[in-house]
Amino acid sequence: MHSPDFSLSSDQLEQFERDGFIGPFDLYDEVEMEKNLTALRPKLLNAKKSIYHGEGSASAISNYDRHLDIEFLAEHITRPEIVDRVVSILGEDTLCWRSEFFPKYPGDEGTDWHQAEDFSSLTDSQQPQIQWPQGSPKRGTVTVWTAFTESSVETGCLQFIPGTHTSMNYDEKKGLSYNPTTVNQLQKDGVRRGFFGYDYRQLQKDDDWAPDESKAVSQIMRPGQFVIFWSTLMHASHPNTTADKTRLGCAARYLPTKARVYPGLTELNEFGSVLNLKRFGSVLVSGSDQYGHNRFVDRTVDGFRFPVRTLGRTA
Ligand SMILES: O=C(O)CCC(=O)C(=O)O
Ligand SMILES: [Fe+2]
Repeated sequence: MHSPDFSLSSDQLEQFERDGFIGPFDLYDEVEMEKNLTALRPKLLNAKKSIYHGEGSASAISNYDRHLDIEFLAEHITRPEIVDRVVSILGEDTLCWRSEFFPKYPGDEGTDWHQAEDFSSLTDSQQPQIQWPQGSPKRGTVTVWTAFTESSVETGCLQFIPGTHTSMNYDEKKGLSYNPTTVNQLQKDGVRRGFFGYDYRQLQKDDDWAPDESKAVSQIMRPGQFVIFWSTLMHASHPNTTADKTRLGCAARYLPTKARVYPGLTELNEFGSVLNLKRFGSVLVSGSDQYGHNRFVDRTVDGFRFPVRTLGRTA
């Protein structure tokens, strides 16, 4: 049987490489998304099955990698609508190394402008979390951000500055200091923005530089749609100015199998907690692994097997 092919067209690929993002695309319809989320919430709250449970302090990042224990999220990160498009960018042999939730509750500040190339700014010793082969022209990770609830300017949708993904304004090696008392307390150019207890301005290469917000675009999405962007793109989000609408985004991050995930790292120390990586594995979502750089898992803790897309996109 032939399953539909969701690959990007060459025009779309060109647009993605020019702008650093593309979307939105449809994944779930609104009713389906709401039902999925209702079923998902109690599972997310029950962190006992998380691969990090009991391995670190309860924390803001206990919502990492729940695709390794919750079947709906395991299916989500392997959906052909997502994987085919990501494969168009990264190539046939592609893995998913991270999923995480970004809730923005009524009244919450916006996410500060940032770019991430190797995610080393958050780790204690400034070791990279991801590494492309030496000499590779590509950098960062492909992020697929799905709106699990309405994502509007009022609820705090993402913002992008198109075309900024090819040059880093931040030096991740400078490192960030974690200070949770700053959450919802920072103001930048009159807008309430922070980075979940970090101040991303600490990483600026040039203290006198500021993002050119006049070029920013708002990524409005209905529940069940997703957008794809390079983590090296300048991205942020608006504050949630509503009284009663939570904005929930689910980000999944992808790399080719030739890249290394968590090279030399046995634990993750960020957002005020330490996670032991001994049960962590990447998920092969398409093709095969010919490098042996990375540890893979092929099923969730409940035994659900991750489907792998293959060349020709046949089921
Ligand atoms: O959802 C947000 O506000 C920020 C998301 C983000 O920074 C990311 O997915 O890399
Ligand atoms: Fe980000």
